[in-house]
Parts: sequence; C-alpha cells; structure tokens
Amino acid sequence: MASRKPLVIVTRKLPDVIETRMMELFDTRLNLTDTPMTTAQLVAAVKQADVLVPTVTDRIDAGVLAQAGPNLKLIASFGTGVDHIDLATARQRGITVTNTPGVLTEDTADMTMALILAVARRLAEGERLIRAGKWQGWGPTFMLGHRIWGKRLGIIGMGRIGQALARRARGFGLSIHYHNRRRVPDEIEHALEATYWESLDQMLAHMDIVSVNCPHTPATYHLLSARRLKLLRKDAIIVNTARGEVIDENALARMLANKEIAGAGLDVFEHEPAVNPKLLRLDNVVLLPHMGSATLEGRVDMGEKVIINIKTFADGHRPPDRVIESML
Ligand code: 8YV
Repeated sequence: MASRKPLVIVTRKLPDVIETRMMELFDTRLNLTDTPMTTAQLVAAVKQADVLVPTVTDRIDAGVLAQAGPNLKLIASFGTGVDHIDLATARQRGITVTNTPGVLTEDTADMTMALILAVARRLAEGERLIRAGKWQGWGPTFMLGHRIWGKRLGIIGMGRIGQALARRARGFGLSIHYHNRRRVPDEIEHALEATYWESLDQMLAHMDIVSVNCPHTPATYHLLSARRLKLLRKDAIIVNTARGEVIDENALARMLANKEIAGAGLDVFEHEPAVNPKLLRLDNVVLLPHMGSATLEGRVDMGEKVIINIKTFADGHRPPDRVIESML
C-alpha cells in the first residue's frame, strides 16, 4: 500500500470536513447520495478497495468478505460497535479492523439520560398531546410521571458509556448499580459509588431503571431474554442506546403492552430500520431513530479517528483503534 495512495471506499456520506480531508490524503471514493449500499455494491467495493470505511448499516459478513480482493487489508469502520462485521472471517483473511471508540461516549450517555427522563416524565406523550391540540390546561393530577431522584439505576455494561451514564445519573440523584463481564477497578467503583452485581438476574429484580450499555456480541444476543425481562419489577423502565439485539424486542413489546414493565426508551432496534409495530402503538415507550451519537462534533471526531487509523496503517504502522480479539 506504501507506494501509492490507498483506494479508500466510503459507504455512506460523512461530514464535509472529513470527506474533504480524505480526498486530500487518499484515493477516496465517496457515496455522495448517501444511499446505503446493497450487498452487490459492497462486494464490488471489497473487490477493489485497499480500505473499506463501512458504518453500522453495512453488513460485512463472511459472504461479502469471501469475495474481498487481495488488496483489502483494512476495514476502518465509522462507529464503535463492530457487530456488523464478521471479525473472525476478517482475521482469517488477514484484514485489520478498526473502529472509533471514545469519541461518542459523552453524546451517547447524554442521550441515555435523556431517554430515562423522557420515559419517567412522559416528555414525548406531553409533546404529542400539545401538537394534537388536545391540551385542556393544567391539572393537579394531569400527566403524572415518576420522580427519578432516589431511584436505583442498573447499568448493563460498565464500559466507557456505562461509566459516563453513571456520572450523569449520580447528579440526578440515582443510585448506581451495574452488571459487567468483569468488575471494574475499585477506584472507579468508589468514584461512582457503584454497586456491582455479579448476577444479572439478581440485579434486574431490584432496579427501578435498567439501561443497556453493552456491545452486541454472540454472548449478549438476547441477554435480556423473555425470562430475564420477567424478573423486572412491574414499575421498572428500561432504556437501550446500545444495540437492539441485546433485548428480545418481541418479548419486550408484549410485556410493555401488558403493563408488565412500566415503560421503555429505545434508540436502537433488533431489525433496524424496522421497528416492531407493537411498540409503535404504545404510549409508554419513547422511540428514537438510532441517534444516540448523532452530534456534528461526534461525527467529525469519528471521522478524524477513521482518518488516523487509515493514515497510520497506510504509513506502515499499527493503527491505534484495532478491534481487540477479546471482542470476538
Ligand atoms: C454510530 C453506533 O452512529 O458507533 C456505534 O456503535 O451505534 C452509532 O452511534 C454508528 O455505529 C455509525 O456507524
């Protein structure tokens, strides 16, 4: 790759400043219409590219990777989650995979907190009521939500985003509980005054609010299964800004409809962009179109990381954000 500019194929429209810089540095092919690529287009891309820059909307599975040309040596994904890429196959074929960790932590934690508040305090319902012209005026028992101050928040996945959520939630008077594959270091637990639950089942049964902040991996697929969702208290609310696949969406929709769970705030779905029709009919859920990290600043920072990963790789060095094998 060293003697010429690498051919970099970008699958979606990125912020202008990022596209401009990529054009300067690399032989870059952009997707100016932003139409998601079909599988055939992805195959055509991996056949030619030295570097592919996909996003969460591209399924880079074993079938696509099997047709990759000999030049494809780097997949520099625009995003942190890598569940859209078959990492094992990429590794077998000697393709390095990088992502963009760290730069969307605060934005995603903000959105998680926003969803917690939106569900508990019925923000979306209130907004819909006004726009429908149905607001008759203030009343002492009108639109009552629930106080979050003093409640228990159970965070599933205490990585960067989980910890950023915990920092915010403490300011809102929530007590912090978490379940994680590994207990976090003592100093972090102390700083966040966080209680570790080795048993997810036990934690779920005791929480007022549960937030999903873990990646989607084979081990976390339907981690919140129908059985586990049944452990939640009837007055619990659940928010998900991670990946839809971590929750059994059908079971969740059924339980929300039956009022076996009080409410949900969902930014991600199992079959995006499809949303389970049962969820659309419910007032006690707030639905967002996967916009947890959607800030201009965040997207530019993500693009910067993509550029740094490609440039470092093209210069013959190990790119900083190589996806670690333990995620497999
Ligand atoms: C990104 C995300 O917007 O980075 C992630 O894992 O889920 C999103 O917030 C998306 O992945 C971009 O590809």
